[in-house]
This record gives sequence, C-alpha cells and structure tokens, in this order.
Amino acid sequence: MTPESAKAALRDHTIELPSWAFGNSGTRFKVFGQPGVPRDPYEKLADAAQVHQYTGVAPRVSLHIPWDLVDDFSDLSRHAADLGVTIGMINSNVFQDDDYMLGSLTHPDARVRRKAVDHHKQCIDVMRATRSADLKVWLADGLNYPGQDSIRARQDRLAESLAEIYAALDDDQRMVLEYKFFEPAFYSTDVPDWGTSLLHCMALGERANVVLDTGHHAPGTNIEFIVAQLLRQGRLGAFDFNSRFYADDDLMVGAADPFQLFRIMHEIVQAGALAPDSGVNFMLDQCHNIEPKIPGQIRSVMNVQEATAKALLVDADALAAAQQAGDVLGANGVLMDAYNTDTRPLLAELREEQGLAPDPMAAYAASGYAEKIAAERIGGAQAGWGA
Ligand code: PSV
Ligand code: MN
Repeated sequence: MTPESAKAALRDHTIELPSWAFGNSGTRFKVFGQPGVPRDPYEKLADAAQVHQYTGVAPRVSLHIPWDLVDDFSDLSRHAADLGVTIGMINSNVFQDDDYMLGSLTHPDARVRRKAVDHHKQCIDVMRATRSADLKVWLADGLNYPGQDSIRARQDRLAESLAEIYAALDDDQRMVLEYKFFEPAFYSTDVPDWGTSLLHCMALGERANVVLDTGHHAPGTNIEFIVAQLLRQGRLGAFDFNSRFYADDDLMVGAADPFQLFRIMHEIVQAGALAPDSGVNFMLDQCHNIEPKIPGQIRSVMNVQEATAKALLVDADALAAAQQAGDVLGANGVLMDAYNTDTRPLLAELREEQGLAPDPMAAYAASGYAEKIAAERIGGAQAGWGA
C-alpha cells in the first residue's frame, strides 16, 4: 500500500481505552499511588479524553462494573460527550466478591450462579444507559486442584449461564467472551483458550464473539495464527492489547515484542479487518504500575499506530507474488521491509494534517495537565484495584 493509502486507513482506525488504566494499580506485592490519579469515573473519563485529544484516535472508553459504578449513567455519558469521547465496552466483574471464590457462572451452587448472571444483567442496563454496544465477559472461574470440581459439569453450567445473559441482550447489543489460560486458577481455567471461547460463542449465536487479550497465552504461542483463524470465522470481537514478558504482565502494548504486534496487525490488514465496520474493537487492557498513566496510554496508542502503519505498508502484490512462486526469502523480505520502515514520520505528518501536534507525548507534557490534576485532586480516595 502507498503511504497515502496507509494514511487514509490510519485516519479511520480507532483504539479504545480502559478506564482502569487511569486508576492506581500494582501487583500482589504493592500498589503505588501516583499524584493526580482520578477519584471517580468522571475524572477517569477526563484523563482518557486527554489521550484522545493528543492522539486523535482514542474516542472511546471502556468501563468496568462495579469499579465504575455511578448513580446516573446517562449523566456520565453526557460528561463523556462534553469531553469529546463516548463510553465503549462494558466489562463485567465477577471476580472480586467473596461469593465467587469457587467460581461465578460455573459455580456449583445455583445461588452464586444466579448472582453472577444478575450482575451481567445489571451490566446490560448500564449498556442501555450509556449506549454501549458490547458486553465484555472475562471469568476468573477455574480450579486449583484436580478433582476439586467436575471440569465437564462446569462447562455445562457455563453454557447455561451464558445463554441466559445472551438472551437478555437487546438486538443491537453484542457479547464478547475473553479467554485466559491461567490465573487466578492455576490447574484448570473454565475459559482457557480461543477454542473454548469460540465454541461457547457459536452455541450462543452470531452476536457472541471472542476477545483476544495478547497477554493471555503461554510463551511462544503464535497469536497471529489465532487472529487469522478467528477472522476467517468472523468471530474476532475485540483485542485486549498489552504486552508480556512472563505472565499476564499488562505492560504497554508493543513494549515487549513490537514484531509480534506487527505480525498481528498484518493479519488484520490482510483480512480487511482494520475498517471501522469490521466488528473488531481494538482495545487496550493495561495497568501502568510504575509509569505515569496518561503518557503510558498515549505511548501505547502510538505503539499500536506504528505497528498498524508498518502492516499497511506491506507491498501486498509483491508478497502474494513471492508466496505464489514459492520464493521463501523474497516473501519474508517483503514483510521485513515493511517492518523495518520507520513509520513515525508518516504518523507525525498524518497528525499535522489533522491539526494535531506531531508528537503527542511532547504536546501532552507541555500542556501542564499533569501538574494541574496533581494540584487539584487533593482529598478523596484515589481509584484503584488490586492488593
Ligand atoms: C483478566 O486478566 C483481564 O485481562 C480481563 O480483561 C479483566 O477484565 C481485566 O484483565 C482487568 O484488568
Ligand atoms: Mn483482558
């Protein structure tokens, strides 16, 4: 693709931000507070809007319930609109209540399953009030010890619970189901992989799709293969982008392995799934434990854009010709030429054409916003989660 066509595609490509990236986070060892951290969802949206203001491509913010519970979600939506953003996916949370120690939608006790299903119905009400299109489900359900519960019965309970939630959705609402191979359950997780998620989604119906969190795979997993396969089936609903060195590290996307991110975006571009109407939501799911949060999100958005630009610059005709001719080194060379292109000048140019500063990191740093929130947000409890 020519640089001009790449710019046209990049102009339409948007990235959704997680509200929880702006709150305090940490590991099970320590959560470090940072100055100016939001104290409520209104302030989280204000910070997210800064990321959009300087990148121009992050107009939606995903909420997590109950972390982002407010009295009046219509009012929160209006607040978002005033800031120039909208509410994106609604994430359910059935992993932080004592009742869920042995599971939620798969729990052996029908009372706990009912509570977990009802929580999802509450999330669907939030979607109605915020005009959010997607319910995002990730479950911590699973087993620590062989024999602890029946693996098969848990799949049956899961199917039943998901069916009730799916039936509660409006016709224009979707469900997306995220998988993760371990943690917090260490022996067997109830939705461990894309195959299990896909099977449940297929049983539910066309408005149920798979979420691929890039941090949720064993080391060495070929993630771009999963992307290609789900796209073939029209079942890739969303990404949770982040990067990992060892486990589910939730570090900035593209920080650990920019080449992997490029390979993923290459599959996306090849399948035409970058287009806004492709049904794939490109989301970040990250925690900025030691770096400042707003610049951490800006950098992440830029990392996705750089990888996407490289993928768009792949000479598709030359690649197809080399592949067809069995020219192994030629085909690999076409891909590597695009990967090795410095796309930062092209993106800077694109931003200037859109009336933005060419360097979002520098523009944000010069704006004084970080100093302003540090001075203003005194008192109250900072938002956060974890230990
Ligand atoms: C689970 O590890 C997960 O990736 C899910 O998306 C949760 O909703 C999110 O992290 C919480 O940070
Ligand atoms: Mn995730």
